[in-house]
Parts: sequence; structure tokens; C-alpha cells
Amino acid sequence: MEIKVVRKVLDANEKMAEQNRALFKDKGVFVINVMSSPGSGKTTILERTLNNIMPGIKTAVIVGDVSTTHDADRLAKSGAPVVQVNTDAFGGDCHLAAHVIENAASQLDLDNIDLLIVENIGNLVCPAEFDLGENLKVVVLSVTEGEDKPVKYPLMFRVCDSAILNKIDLLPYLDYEKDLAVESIRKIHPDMPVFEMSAKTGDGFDAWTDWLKRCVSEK
Ligand SMILES: Nc1nc2c(ncn2[C@@H]2O[C@H](COP(=O)(O)OP(=O)(O)O)[C@@H](O)[C@H]2O)c(=O)[nH]1
Ligand SMILES: [Mg+2]
Repeated sequence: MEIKVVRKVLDANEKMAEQNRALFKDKGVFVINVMSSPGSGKTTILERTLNNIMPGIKTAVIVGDVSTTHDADRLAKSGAPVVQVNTDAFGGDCHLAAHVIENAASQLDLDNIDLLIVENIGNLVCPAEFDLGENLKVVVLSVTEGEDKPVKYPLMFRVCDSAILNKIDLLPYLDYEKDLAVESIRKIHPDMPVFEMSAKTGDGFDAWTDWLKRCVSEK
């Protein structure tokens, strides 16, 4: 019984995601969905990404959190239009769903946007199950989270199109085996691009934005 209920929720989400995909395609908007556990650096990466790709690429952001507008406030400083979604208004969901994106996107001038970035709610489990109608999914893993997270949360790493290994500036202070982390990602998703970077120092950042720019230009 419980499985049927979950199935229905996911089927309804899939329908809405297809509608979103058609709308974004019609409007010529490329959409990426950035996911990770809380604190791995999504907002910091996006702050630097927006500074790097704008104004060349007209970008907007939808950011999800259970509560507060902290991330939207940080990202709005770039000048990009930002819509904050707080899920505590509807039960504190731990992920963004397609109907939430549809609603948030209706507050944006899609005719004037090339790239829409979604910062999902910090969680390595639920967001992986919800298609939003995006073109690409990106997972961020930071070096303070342990090398084994990809094999512990395989669905996230399977469904994503690229991975960012963030906070490499901290490696000298940790017993973290970076190669083991990359190997752990490759075990789940053998040919996925992995961008090793520090969003704090900017080290390794260009490979990520070059890839993103290429994806947007090839849309
Ligand atoms: N040392 C270091 N800290 C970082 C880096 N990226 C983010 N942080 C810090 O990690 C914390 C969480 O970052 P935030 O961007 O809010 O993560 P989010 O919850 O995934 O959006 C903040 O204190 C950031 O300053 C990085 O590359 N290196
Ligand atoms: Mg954030």
C-alpha cells in the first residue's frame, strides 16, 4: 500500500516535470539542478559561478531551503533574479518537486533568461528521486564529508551528469583520500565528469564553468 502511494506521488511529479521541460524548451531556458548535503558549498559555488558567467549568460536562480532567505540574499548580490522557496510553508519537504519549480518559475521572466540554476535543499537522498524538468543534474561533495558518500548514496551519483568535489583547499588539514573519493564516484557512475575545486579560493573553478558554458551553448 505504502509503495503505491509513493509511486503515485512520483508519477504526478513526472507529469509536472515533463510540462516544465516543455515550457523551458519553448522558452529556450537551460536548467541545472544542483544538489548536495547541507554545507558542502552549493551557495558559495553558485556565487562564484554567477560572477563568472554573467552577464554573458543571462542567469536566474531558484533556491530551496526549509526555512530562511539566507541563500537567496547571498545570491541576489550577483544581480541575478532569485526566487527563494521555503518548504516549511507546505510541510518542510526535504526536496524540491516539479510543481514547486513550476510555481517559482512563473515569477521569472523566462523570455529573458538563458540559464536557470536550481539550488536544491541540502539532502543527498530525496532530491535524487524528483525530476524537476531540468537538463542537467549536478552533485556537490565536499572533502569534509568522507570518501565513501557516493557508495552510501548511490542514486544521487547515478542520476547526476557531473560531480563537484569541493573544498580542496582543506586537503592539507585532513586525512582525506581524494583519489578514493573519485574512485567511489566512478564506481557508481564511471564516465561522469568530476570537477575538483575550491569555491573559496577559486582553484579548479574554470574547468567547471567552461563545462557549464559549453553545455548551455550546445542547448
Ligand atoms: N574552506 C572552504 N570552505 C568552503 C568552500 N566552499 C564553501 N565553504 C564554506 O562552507 C560553508 C557552507 O557553504 P554553503 O555555500 O553555505 O553550502 P550549502 O549549504 O551547500 O549551500 C560556508 O561556511 C562556506 O564559507 C571551500 O571551497 N573551501
Ligand atoms: Mg545553500
